[in-house]
Amino acid sequence: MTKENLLQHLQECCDRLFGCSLEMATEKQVYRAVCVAVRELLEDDRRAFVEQTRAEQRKQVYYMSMEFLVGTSLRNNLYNMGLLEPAGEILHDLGFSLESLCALEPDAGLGNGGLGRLASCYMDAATGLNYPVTGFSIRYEFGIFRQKIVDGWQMEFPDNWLEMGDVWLHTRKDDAVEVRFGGQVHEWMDGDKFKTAQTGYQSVIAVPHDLYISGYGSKAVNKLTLWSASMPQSFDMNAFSRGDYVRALEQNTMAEAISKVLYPADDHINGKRLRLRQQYLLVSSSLQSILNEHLKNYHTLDNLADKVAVHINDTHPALCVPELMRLLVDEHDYSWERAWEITCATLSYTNHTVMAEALERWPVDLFREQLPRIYAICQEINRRLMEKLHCVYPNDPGKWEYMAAVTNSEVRMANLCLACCHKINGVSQLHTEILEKTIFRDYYNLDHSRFLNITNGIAYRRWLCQSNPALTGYLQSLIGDGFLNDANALEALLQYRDDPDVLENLQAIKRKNKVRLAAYIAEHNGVNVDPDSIFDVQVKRLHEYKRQLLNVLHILTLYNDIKDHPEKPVYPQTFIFAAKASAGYYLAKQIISLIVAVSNLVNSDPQVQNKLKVVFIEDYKVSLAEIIIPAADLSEQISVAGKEASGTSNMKLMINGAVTLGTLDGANVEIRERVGDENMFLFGMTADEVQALWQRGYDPRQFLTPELDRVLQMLTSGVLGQRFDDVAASLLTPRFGAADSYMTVADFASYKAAKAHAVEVYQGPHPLCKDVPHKHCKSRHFLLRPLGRAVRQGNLGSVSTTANIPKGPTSIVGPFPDEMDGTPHENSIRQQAFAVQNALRNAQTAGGLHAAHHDPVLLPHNGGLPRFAGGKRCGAAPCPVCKAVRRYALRYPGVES
Ligand code: NBG
Repeated sequence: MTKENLLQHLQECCDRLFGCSLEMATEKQVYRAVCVAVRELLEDDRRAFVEQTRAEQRKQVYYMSMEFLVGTSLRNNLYNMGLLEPAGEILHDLGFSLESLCALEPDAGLGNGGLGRLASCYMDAATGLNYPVTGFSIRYEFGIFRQKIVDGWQMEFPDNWLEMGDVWLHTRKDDAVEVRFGGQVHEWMDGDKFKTAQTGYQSVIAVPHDLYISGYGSKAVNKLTLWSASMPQSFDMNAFSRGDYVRALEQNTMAEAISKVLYPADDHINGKRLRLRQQYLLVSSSLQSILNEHLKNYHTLDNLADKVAVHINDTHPALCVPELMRLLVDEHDYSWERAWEITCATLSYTNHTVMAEALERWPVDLFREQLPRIYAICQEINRRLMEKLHCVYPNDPGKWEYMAAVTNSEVRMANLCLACCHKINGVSQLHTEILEKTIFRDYYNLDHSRFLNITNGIAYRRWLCQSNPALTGYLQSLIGDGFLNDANALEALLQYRDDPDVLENLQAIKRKNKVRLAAYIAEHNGVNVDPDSIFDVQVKRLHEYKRQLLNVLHILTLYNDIKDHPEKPVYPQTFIFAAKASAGYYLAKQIISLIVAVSNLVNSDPQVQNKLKVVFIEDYKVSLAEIIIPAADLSEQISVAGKEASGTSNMKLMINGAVTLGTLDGANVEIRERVGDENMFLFGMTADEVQALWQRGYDPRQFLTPELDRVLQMLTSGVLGQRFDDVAASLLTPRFGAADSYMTVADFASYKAAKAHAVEVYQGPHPLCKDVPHKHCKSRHFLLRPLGRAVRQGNLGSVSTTANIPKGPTSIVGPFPDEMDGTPHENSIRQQAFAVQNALRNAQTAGGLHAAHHDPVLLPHNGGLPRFAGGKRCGAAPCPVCKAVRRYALRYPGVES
């Protein structure tokens, strides 16, 4: 499209939307006009792409995920469509800047972290590769919370992304489908046919909203279909006319609650009713629309598995298994056996974590109440599974129990997927191996052929080309444009590995990116950081296993060292953190507080000025990652080995030239295979060593060095301006589960040595930068074409390549709004206690703590249950503290004193 055509199209859009010319429009109006213009161009291409794939009868891939961390779309789409430059010029001529227009766009933060971003990278990559792929998820009204640090404590605020982000959505009310919850199921025989009917159910209408996905250099346009929930009629007129306004709106509110908010936790969502309803809404509406589409094209579902691949992203959409069975058996008259064949051959499943909390299990009572027919189907799947297992493993009830889909008053989602899916994969070599040897061992032994590894990848057009244009431009000047289309072309960079000019230029580009990040930090944190210092970066969700704590404890030892030996020269280092903690995860929030406290201590101490700086950047999200990652020198990938399934920031940082400092965990193992030991800094125990140490019996005190002991004492002495007793206790006592569950103490000495080595190398004649070209070219293994590989390896079948949340600044913690409070059946005492502590902290920070809660503390009780002192209920409603205490006390009577 020429610049003139684009300008004309923009003018038309602006006129149509706002009745004014571009020249007269406000910045916001221009932003909307540009977005709508781009969306319409994508719609045109989409139509052509659909027609073509239909004519060629290509296999369709459907990616089901409760999370897609899309980030922003405007720059991405303009870049992919080759319109970045003309759009920039047009806007400039009109007196606007593309930069500030892009800044108006909120991130579509419909995910928590790596899992959601991976889903979006898959969509981007698959589109660039011309695969017909549709993503399915929920159109959460509020995405992942906005994080603010108030007095050192994480506060969560609603993320009203739709206010400006709605421009990208194309709503298709006519294609809405019905999803049924609750009621009773009636079963009878009609001749020799088993029949069922559901009555007395609550009907919810799922409306699709499409977000178009463009691909670099490709005419393919895919879509992410997001479902929102509403009532069939907006309210009950009878109740309304009787004057019962509240009831009239109540039902609608209950239905709408389903698509209200993303659950802000990535690995421990307990059995919440609303979460189950969200999952079923996604699965049922998506599968209905998939079958409708397929029937339109083929008039039969017999060939479903040949023409459709449905992928289950982690266990969250595992209801695909019983729902596809329901649709085939109940609605399309298939026999159970034939329906099972089709279902198994159509569905595939990726596991993203070995954390036990994340393998979802639903209490039978809740499951049956919400989804009675689906429950009956799960029981039948389980009955047949048990029959099979009794034959394969006679006299081994332990195995039957472990592998069951329904047992012990629970429905187990991972086992449903394992019992059914034709392909099951982990997300790195090590992770897949761990799945096969440990948690999925019994299923693996039953049938190896269904298991495979697919190491994660990243969409490098976003993480290199768009977020690091200076580097991209320079690479183009060195090796041509080939790598924009084919990452293998990066191999050509190796010829420059010893070229001093190239290394210098690369370093100059890195420095510019560091200057840009330094400006961001100065503006948002009020801290001046030195672009010539080492930028040591750890950006990811806050979790104990990711060990941000290891990093911050090490910083304290550096601080002590400088204080003890002020004369010693120290190479300047800037430690950069960004991370959100799940709203109800107390220790994670404490660790954020600790990082903030350490940054206050370090940054305000004149003796360490120019040597160390520590910054915690608020509100980590895709668009912020795009600023931080290109500026990183060191990439901290320091999880305890065996726990990080893959990690993907390691790949994003790597392709931007940062050197990995990490354990042999997740994809780090494969990074090491590609770049070699000499191009990364390895430390810590291997996954096997970690296991062996647990088996021998791990006592962190045996690994405690005087230096670390001193730092831990600083946590409890108050020198940081507040005490971090719980953090210290989590490392040294069994107060929060096993002492030091993630072996921070055991790996500390090795971590320290690796960091010292990194700083030494950085100072050397050729800083870390020396192997940068090597690094760029090796990272192609991870950025490639993840979905392409998935398809080739059979995970998605063979795809034919030819052919009631208040608005305003209220915290959404609690941890969830009322409707989200399901049965606390699974809440561990620890989580319950955390919830109380958390509510207390939030109330204190917000200045709303009732007098009755004066000085509440959690005391360890006989080394077992934490107990409350001074935390009396105030009786005022609604008081989040009382609510949390009440839930805690209900479950564990006698803990209030
Ligand atoms: C995360 C893992 C990461 C991995 C991403 C993407 C979940 C449940 N898992 O290690 O923790 O990189 O998934 O696979 O979010």
